[in-house]
Amino acid sequence: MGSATFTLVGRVAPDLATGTAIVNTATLAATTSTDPNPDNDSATATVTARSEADFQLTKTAAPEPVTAGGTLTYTLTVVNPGPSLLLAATLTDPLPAGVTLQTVSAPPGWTCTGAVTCTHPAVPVGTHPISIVVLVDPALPGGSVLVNAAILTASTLDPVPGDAEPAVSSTVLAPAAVTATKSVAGSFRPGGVVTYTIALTNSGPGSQPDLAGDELSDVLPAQLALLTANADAGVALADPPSRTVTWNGPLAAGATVTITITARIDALVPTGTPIVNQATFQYDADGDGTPEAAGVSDDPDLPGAADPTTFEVSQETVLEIPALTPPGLLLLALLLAAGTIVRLRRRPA
Ligand SMILES: [Ca+2]
Ligand SMILES: [Ca+2]
Ligand SMILES: [Ca+2]
Repeated sequence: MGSATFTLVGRVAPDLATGTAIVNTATLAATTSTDPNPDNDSATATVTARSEADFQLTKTAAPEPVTAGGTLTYTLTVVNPGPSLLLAATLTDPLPAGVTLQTVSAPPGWTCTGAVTCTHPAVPVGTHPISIVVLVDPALPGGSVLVNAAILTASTLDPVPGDAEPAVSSTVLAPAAVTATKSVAGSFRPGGVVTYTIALTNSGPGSQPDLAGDELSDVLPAQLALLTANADAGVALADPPSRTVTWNGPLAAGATVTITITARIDALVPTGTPIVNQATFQYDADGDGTPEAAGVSDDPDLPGAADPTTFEVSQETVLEIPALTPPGLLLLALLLAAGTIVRLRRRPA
């Protein structure tokens, strides 16, 4: 009596699902003797397959920071180190509020739908990048944070679950470029009332939220008594004792707010006195939601970029001529013509 042991090593096919029975039967045959019991000449061993891979998901977002109105690319990489294929893999990436899906690019074999779910019946061993491009809402205020978390599931056993990357965060910048012009019109006589018109413009690209504190401040010179302050957006406040006008509010990209200030010239100011005035403003040039940039108003009638707005007190009354609409111009022309006709008729023959 003797025995011999044979060891056979086989590799299990990587695409076997967990629970699949692997049945192996060995049979011994010989010609040298008579076998009294041929029923025990073969043996069967059955093992159950387990699909297993320490799969992972990595995630990046670029660029960081991202500009409001710009595009953001999420790269989700499915990593399958094997040994099994990743069966019934599902990658779910619910996009955060404030972005709109543009495109999804995935390697062959993946099917992606919605915003965004990608599936693959059997992910091969290797790395599989999936790229999701989104448009960031141009109205998002600077300093907003977009948080995106994705989940990868599979029927394949993950011996080290929970090693997916944490959610990826993107900081949104909304840089503003703010300028202000300031014009003056009205009566420049001692005791006259003048109107300052300030146009505060954000030429973008970002929309500026209502920043901490006042966005604009204008202290009138001592020769003027502050009467009123108004604005067509935001809040303009007049504080006559300090002759100070403030304006507070958001400035959307491309928006202009017009602030109107009326003031009375001191009746005792000598003619020839120049009245010089300039508003100051703060804005968010780096788009992080806090102000760090400042500027001064410019008189658009002077060639410089930061000219104070100046007029000279005089006895002449300077009246602003209102712009006429085409019907107004027609009416004026008719009145002038009628006046000419009347004068012609009155001319003695
Ligand atoms: Ca503010
Ligand atoms: Ca800032
Ligand atoms: Ca100027």
